[in-house]
Amino acid sequence: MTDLLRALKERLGEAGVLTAHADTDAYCHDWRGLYHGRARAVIRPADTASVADAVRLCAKHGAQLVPQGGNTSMVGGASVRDDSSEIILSLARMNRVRAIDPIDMTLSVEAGVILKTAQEAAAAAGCLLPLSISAEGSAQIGGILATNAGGNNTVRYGNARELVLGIEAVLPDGSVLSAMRRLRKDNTGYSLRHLLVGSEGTLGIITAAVLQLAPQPRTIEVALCAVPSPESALTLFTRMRGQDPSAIQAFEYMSGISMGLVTQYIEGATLPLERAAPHYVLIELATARDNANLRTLLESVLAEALEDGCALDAVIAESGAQRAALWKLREEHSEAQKRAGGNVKNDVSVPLSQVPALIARASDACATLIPGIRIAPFGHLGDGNIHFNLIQPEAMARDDFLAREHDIMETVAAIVRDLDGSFSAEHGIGRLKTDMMQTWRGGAELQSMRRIRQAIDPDGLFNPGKLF
Ligand code: FAD
Ligand code: 2HG
Ligand code: ZN
Repeated sequence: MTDLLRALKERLGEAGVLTAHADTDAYCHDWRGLYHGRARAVIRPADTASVADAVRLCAKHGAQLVPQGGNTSMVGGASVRDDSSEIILSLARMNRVRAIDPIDMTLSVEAGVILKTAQEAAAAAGCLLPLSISAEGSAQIGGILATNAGGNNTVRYGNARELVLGIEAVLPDGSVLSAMRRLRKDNTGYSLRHLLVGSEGTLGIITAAVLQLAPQPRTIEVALCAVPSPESALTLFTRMRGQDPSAIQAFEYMSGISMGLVTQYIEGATLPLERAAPHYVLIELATARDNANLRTLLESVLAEALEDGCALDAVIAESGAQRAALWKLREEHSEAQKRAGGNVKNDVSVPLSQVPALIARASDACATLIPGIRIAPFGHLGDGNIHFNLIQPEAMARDDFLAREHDIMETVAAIVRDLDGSFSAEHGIGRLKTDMMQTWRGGAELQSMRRIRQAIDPDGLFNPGKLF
């Protein structure tokens, strides 16, 4: 055993340092199955002081660290190389809810708290943590902040960034940046918390955060609506927004092909409509107001849409169980697509008005590029964020399809660029998109980011090979 591992074991205890391949292997493969590495060790500190000491020890020995939360990154953000040189720092043991305040509407949590646990803690105090993603049963607060995750409620409450009031993080020299303030107003220099949010583990290891909560909704209405086209989906959104923008809790789009994969591959997922449609939207309206009559609002917008052809069919949930069943039809797209074969993902955003053009143009271009490709977009329509995902043709070998990943991503990217969009709306850059970062964010933008990285982590100890 090396001096470093011995010193880490002395500081973190046996349970805090895993070195056997059987113990570390599970941390070395990403959710998508794109990256398979080998770590020198996995360290699992249980508190902030231990993280700081471990970072200092690693810095002293020049060892590079990869922070890891729930390991649900879609871009290989928490993956390690396969040369057994990097050490994974897992936050999983830092899983305490430190405080919750229903008057301040704040939740203070350690970074390893799983999102679902944080949501439940907020609900138990009569509040809502307005951040919801399909990976919420595994993703951790630290990972979510490090990627500035979006998700299903961004349309109303913003990205993870908008919810962070305070942060605590260990910097590459082992110092602790302690800014766990729970203030709505605090103009005291650079907003370092916002620098850490979205930094993908390259500037600091987030150890805790203060999150802004919202009032818990008293009324929730969920509808699934079949629509003839992305244009109709957008019209439905703008009509709903025109009636009551503050009621829209989620407005999600799903292509017919992707929905077909959900009903084919996911046990218990059935479409509660008479027939399959080319496109769907899932609408959630919610309010903390009593007697808000959201049902009337939803019914009137849907009735108008059914009458003028903007909608083909619709169903409104009548119970909590039915709401969950409709949400299952949205939440399982990633899993269903994974089961259907090789996937290429394009987590892109465009101005809302351009969503129909994006879907039409990218569908045509991909169908021309690889005949038989399954075009399976879905995503957060209300934010202009479409996961323009492609599944291998049934008759094509998985590896042959994945060998075309670069061509496919470039094809979609060219259209997104033309529509003034972004090549990564919410999943970040990680390891997968570093080359796109060069082309899309070159010049002063990338140069400034490199300077910040150089100033804070001059030896490149944190998450090497990611983001840049
Ligand atoms: P990890 O995957 O472990 O890490 C992600 C990045 O953050 C890595 O760069 C890692 O080094 C870094 N990191 C992790 N913890 C820390 C820390 N404490 N301090 C500093 N850096 C850290 N994303 C969305 O935005 N919206 C969605 O709707 C969404 N849905 C998803 C659905 C599924 C089924 C899956 C598998 C993923 C989804 N994601 C989504 C992607 C993913 O970004 C989020 O799940 C989440 O942000 C990652 O959290 P994690 O704890 O798993 O982080
Ligand atoms: C979602 O919106 C996630 O469900 C995952 O961001 C998207 O699988 C994907 O491409
Ligand atoms: Zn998403």
